[in-house]
Amino acid sequence: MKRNLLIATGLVLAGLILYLGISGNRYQEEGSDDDRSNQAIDSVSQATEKRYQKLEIRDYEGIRLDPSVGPRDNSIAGIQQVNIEEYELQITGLVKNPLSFSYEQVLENKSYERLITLYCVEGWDATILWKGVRIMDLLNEAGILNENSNVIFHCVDGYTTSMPLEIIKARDMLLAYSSNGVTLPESLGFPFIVVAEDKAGYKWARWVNEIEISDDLTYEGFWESRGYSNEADIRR
Ligand SMILES: Nc1nc2c(c(=O)[nH]1)N[C@H]1C(S)=C(S)[C@@H](COP(=O)(O)O)O[C@H]1N2
Ligand SMILES: [Mo]
Repeated sequence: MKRNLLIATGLVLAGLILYLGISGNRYQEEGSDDDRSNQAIDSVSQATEKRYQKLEIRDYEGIRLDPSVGPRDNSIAGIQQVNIEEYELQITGLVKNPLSFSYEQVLENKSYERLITLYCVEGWDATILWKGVRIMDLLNEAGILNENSNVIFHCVDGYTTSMPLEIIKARDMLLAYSSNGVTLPESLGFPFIVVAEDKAGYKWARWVNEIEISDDLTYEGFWESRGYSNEADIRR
C-alpha cells in the first residue's frame, strides 16, 4: 500500500515538473491538441511544431530554438505588410548627415549572429537565433552629434520605443533581418526588428523605418507612456 502511494506521488510530481517545464512559453498554446504525458521535457506540441517554417533552424549549440512565428498577434495595429521595393530606413535627428537606406543597403553591412531570448511582460519568452547588422554601424555612418542622446525607434504601424544611446552601444545591439536562419517573418517585424538584449519585449521595435537620435532623454514610447518602465530591464 505504502509503496503504491509513493509511486503515485512520484508520478504526480513528475507530471508537475514536466508541465512547468513546457509552460510559460508563448509557443505553448492553451488547449493545444498534443498529449503532454508522452512528451519529453524539451519536446514541443503539435501546434508549435506546425509553426516552424521549412528551412528554419530548430537547434543551436544544443539549445532548442522557438519558432519565429508565434501563435497569436499582440501588435498595436496588427501585422504590418511592408513593400520592400518602397521601403526606406531613415536615420534622423541629431546626426551630421541624415540618411536613408534601402533594404539592400542595410544588408550590405557586416552581419552578426546571436542567440538571444525575448521576454515579454505578459510572461512568455522566445529564444531565437538572430542575424542582423549593428545599430551603431548605421548610426556612425550618419555621424552622431551628441553621445548623450536617446535613440527613438519609429515603426510602420506608428509604434515607438526608445533606449539611451549608451545602452545600444554597451550591448552592441543588432537590427535583425533574419530569425533562425530564415528571412524575418512579417509577424516578427519584416524587414527589421531591434534585438533589445536584456530589455523587455516592448523595446524590441518591429517594422522599424526610422531611427532618430534625440536630446529628449525622458521620451516615452507607446507602452512606456502607458505605464511601463522606461528602463525595461528584465529580471530573470
Ligand atoms: N512596431 C511594433 N513593434 C512592437 C510591438 C508593436 O505592437 N508594434 N509590440 C512589442 C511587444 S509588446 C513585444 S512583446 C514584441 C514581440 O511581440 P509579438 O508578441 O507580437 O511577437 O514586439 C514589440 N515590438
Ligand atoms: Mo510585449
